Amino acid sequence: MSLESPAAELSLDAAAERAAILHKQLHHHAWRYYSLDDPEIPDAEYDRLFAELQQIEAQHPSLLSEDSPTQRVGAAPLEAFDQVQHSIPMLSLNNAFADADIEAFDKRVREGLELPETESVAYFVEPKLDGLAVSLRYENGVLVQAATRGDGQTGENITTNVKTIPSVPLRLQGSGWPAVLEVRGEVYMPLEGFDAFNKAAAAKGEKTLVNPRNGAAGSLRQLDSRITASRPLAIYCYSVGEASDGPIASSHSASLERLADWGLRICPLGKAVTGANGLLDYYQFLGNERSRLDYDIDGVVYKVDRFDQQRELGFVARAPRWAIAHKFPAQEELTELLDVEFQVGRTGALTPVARLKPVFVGGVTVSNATLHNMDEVVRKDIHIGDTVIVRRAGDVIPEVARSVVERRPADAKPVELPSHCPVCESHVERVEGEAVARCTGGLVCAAQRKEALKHFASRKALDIDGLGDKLVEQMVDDGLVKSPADLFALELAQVASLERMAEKSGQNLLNALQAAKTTTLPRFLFALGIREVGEATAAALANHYGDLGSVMAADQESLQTVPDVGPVVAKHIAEFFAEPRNQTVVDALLAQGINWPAIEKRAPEEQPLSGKTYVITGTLESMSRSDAKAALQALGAKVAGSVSKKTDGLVAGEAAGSKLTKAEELGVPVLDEAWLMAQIS
Ligand code: 5U1
Repeated sequence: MSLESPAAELSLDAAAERAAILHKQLHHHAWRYYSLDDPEIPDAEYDRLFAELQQIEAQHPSLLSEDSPTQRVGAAPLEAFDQVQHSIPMLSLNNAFADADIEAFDKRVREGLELPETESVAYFVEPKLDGLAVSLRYENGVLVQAATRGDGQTGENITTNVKTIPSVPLRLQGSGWPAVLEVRGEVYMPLEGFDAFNKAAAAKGEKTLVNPRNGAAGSLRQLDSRITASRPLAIYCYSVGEASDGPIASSHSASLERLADWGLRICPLGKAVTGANGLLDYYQFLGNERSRLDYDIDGVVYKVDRFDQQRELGFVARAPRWAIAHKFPAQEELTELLDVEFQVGRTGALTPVARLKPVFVGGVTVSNATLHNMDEVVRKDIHIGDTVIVRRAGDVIPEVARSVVERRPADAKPVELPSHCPVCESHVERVEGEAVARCTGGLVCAAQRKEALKHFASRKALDIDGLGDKLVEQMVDDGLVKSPADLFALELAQVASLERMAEKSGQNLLNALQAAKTTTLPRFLFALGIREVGEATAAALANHYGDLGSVMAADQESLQTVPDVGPVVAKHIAEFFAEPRNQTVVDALLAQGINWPAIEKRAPEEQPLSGKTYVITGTLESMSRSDAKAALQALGAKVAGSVSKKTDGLVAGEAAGSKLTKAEELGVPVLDEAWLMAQIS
């Protein structure tokens, strides 16, 4: 296709000629993009062609036709939808749930066709999309009408809405289509579009869509098609209704190929199979694929492929004898919310968990489902006693999608965040603006014990040589250690009995524990695992208050006068020490002989390195750069990220790079690790 540039003002004839070219180009590129997922031109080029056609149509309104690609943007709102009589009824399908139903279906088909035992039936199988069935009527290749299924005989005229769906061709391409062609298919909302739409709606505080099927159905029922145009919708076509010249092919599979040639979008997962085994194998295959698809499906449709055989089998009531829907287990079900309990995670986060009246959903019986956090509980307006929709898609953890507020009983109770941890009874803290609530009993809470102990023993905390994560986990699992102070009461026989430990390694560990008892106040404060108190904050606290008692006694206001401590961190620190269980742990540690050299408390300007600025670079042997930074800050120095003329010294470890070169150029003193250690000591 040639890409011509727009003309400013054209005569009617020239405009008509150009508009025809643009129609063709835009239809072609929309088909490449939306139906084939294989665009030939960049989006910007498509937009330019589109704008050019809009301009021509604005200048010459007589050129505006029903099938113009510009007509996808929606039109002025309707008062109501007109009714449409389907010339050939839109059928429904009988449903099957068990493999035995499918074997019986195949048997009925073979009997109906009087096939010998040895002959298998040729079927065509395809996903059953969870969207809204529509019929598209093309006259002389132009889309003239789109309708909902309604009751199968009469539907609603939703032409203006359907025209906004990019993968619905407004004009058929190629050749050979009958003068009247009515195509049936499913309009759906791709999951990616659904998620994006809901994210944007939630961010604007607007109503979110309940699920993709409701999203598709609701979008098509808008009287204002401009709203439909803003919704991410797509179509897959799956059959032919009226065709003015008779059947367009001799089989279902061949008819889908013809529809595809005419630019209609066909699901690429359709497949020809034979016999009941072929049907069931495909069901298995699609069941496994289901969670990876970009659209919701609720089953598989099996169809006898040959049209002559379809005709022979005919219909019962409103459903064909030659087709059946094999449903997947529902991914959403209704049940009753019996209670909400709170689980404590290893970091202390409290997660509300719904206790449900057991319900079969997504192929399993679900009696618990996550409610994520309190913000979600409030957003979904969930009360205990409510009827709720439980969703389990694929292997995803079951969740409560929402409450059915209309069915709320009078005695339903709001969900309340507990004030105390259900595991250790320490009080629960919820920082304003944060979704997660947490237990403050980090050191004593059984749920958090392992993580708290790993942190306590880690290199930057008490640095207990040989006490790795695996050993901590074993000690907790065996009930040897509940709180950090228990570590220091361990006996050789207990330690030596642990996996991969023996007398010698056990003794080494006890020696390491003994050595770790002498530490520093910053390390001790850091080891306590107070939320958001890293090494630098621990050092600043030690330096500011000088002793542990003063840190523990400080109120939030005072804590905020410590360098780098804001209101949130001050709250964490004050709440940690206000918790009697944490005080008990600190006392027990001191009783075990944990000690540190006294800090000589000085006014900021009296600190040995106050007023000095240092930069640290390269790898230090005895400590990390962040430890070194905290140590220098504790001595009153500032630690900057880059070297300048104002830098008082560059502490350079191994493999120092450009900062060292810059310091040498500027004549900034280069200091080694020995200097640093001397300052600290
Ligand atoms: N994929 C697909 N869905 N679906 C729904 N094919 C299909 N065919 C249907 C329906 C109602 O009916 C035909 C058997 C006419």
